[in-house]
Amino acid sequence: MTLLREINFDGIVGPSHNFAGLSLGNLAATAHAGQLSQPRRAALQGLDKMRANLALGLAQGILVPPERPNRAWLAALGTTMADAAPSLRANAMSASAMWAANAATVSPAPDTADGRCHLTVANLVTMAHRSHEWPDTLAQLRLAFADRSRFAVHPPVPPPFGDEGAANHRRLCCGHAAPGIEIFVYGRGGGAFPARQHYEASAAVARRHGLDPARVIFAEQSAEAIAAGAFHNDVVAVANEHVLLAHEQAFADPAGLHAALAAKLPGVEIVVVPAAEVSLAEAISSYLFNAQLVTLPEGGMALVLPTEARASPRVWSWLERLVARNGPVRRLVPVELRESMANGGGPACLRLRVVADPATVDPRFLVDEARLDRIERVVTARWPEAIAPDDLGRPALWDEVRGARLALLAELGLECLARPAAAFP
Ligand code: SUG
Repeated sequence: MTLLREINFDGIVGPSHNFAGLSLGNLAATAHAGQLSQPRRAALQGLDKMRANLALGLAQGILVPPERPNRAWLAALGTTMADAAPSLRANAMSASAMWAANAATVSPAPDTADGRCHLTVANLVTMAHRSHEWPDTLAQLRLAFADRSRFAVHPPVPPPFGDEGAANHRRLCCGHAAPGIEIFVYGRGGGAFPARQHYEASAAVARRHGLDPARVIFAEQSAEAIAAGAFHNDVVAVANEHVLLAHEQAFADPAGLHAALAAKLPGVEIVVVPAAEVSLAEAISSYLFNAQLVTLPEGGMALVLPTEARASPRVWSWLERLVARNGPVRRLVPVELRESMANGGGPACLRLRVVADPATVDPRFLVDEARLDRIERVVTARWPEAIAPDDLGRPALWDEVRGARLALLAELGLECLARPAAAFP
């Protein structure tokens, strides 16, 4: 018998975490460009978030950072860290793989034609610093989900169609182990900021995963949400089981989406946050929707959200009223993620949800408190305390970052991931 449950795989914040302002349209990242980052603190905040999820009784997994600087990528571009222009160097040093919601799109086994859980690694082609993540992500996911009788891990959709993974994918169902309705959210280009998820990529993922077209919805994210800084749909909407929580202005055609959802999943509960109560700007700066909406073992759901949501009086008061309603959301769990948040990554960005039987996953990718303690010791001993923009050009930092990651892999028994995956020959 298999016991399907949701496992959240969090990206461990890599030792090169820095503020280079590389993501146009991600207002937090561009606002913090050039500031001093604190990689050690960032990684510890991420570990504490995982501990908060464990304390709720949830299953927790990890993904490890890829090697930085990515010299193989620079070599494919005909250059080296020593010779590359500072902007290219920053792209090669980015720790952006920490945002695991962009690692892949996941269709759990109950949704697919062959009864396996399908994962398509995101190509992330819209942003240079993210476009070279996929080979290492693919290698890692193939290791974590190696059981081919239960999982199918696909390489990315080919360019030019931009795919940013689970950040633009909502799954609604009566229970995680029941068949779901999968919503693929895409953006339309032409605005001041790029639409990072393309319809063609979403459609390709749905086809590859063998989803029943009658149980799939393609929904456009509103242009105003993208223009306001919602570069991914998980900045303006979140779903769990039968609940969709979304900002009034998240989707281009909310009425059409709600009708389609209600027809396909009669028990669906759609909670809309009105713009009059929380504006798009407030939603984006507080990252209220970039929460993990999780099912508690004792019943009901909790919202694991950034402390920035608590700091915003209007947002917090709306959330308190949501809980007081005695609906599905019973608890608010604020977590401190200031370093990741400063690059536009909240609790939901940092994790990839996979519905699977934990016994079928490579145990090196699952954590309990004791394993988190071991990771924490490596982070405390080896992660740089601070990185200033000029440090990205210092060979001593490149060595420190590389060595820190290797120490983590050794601690986790994942030395097989030490060599960068060969995709840029
Ligand atoms: O792709 N930030 C990430 C944040 C990703 C958030 N993920 C989700 N919403 N699921 C991005 O924009 C900033 C890195 C820099 O500028 O150095 C960055 O890549």
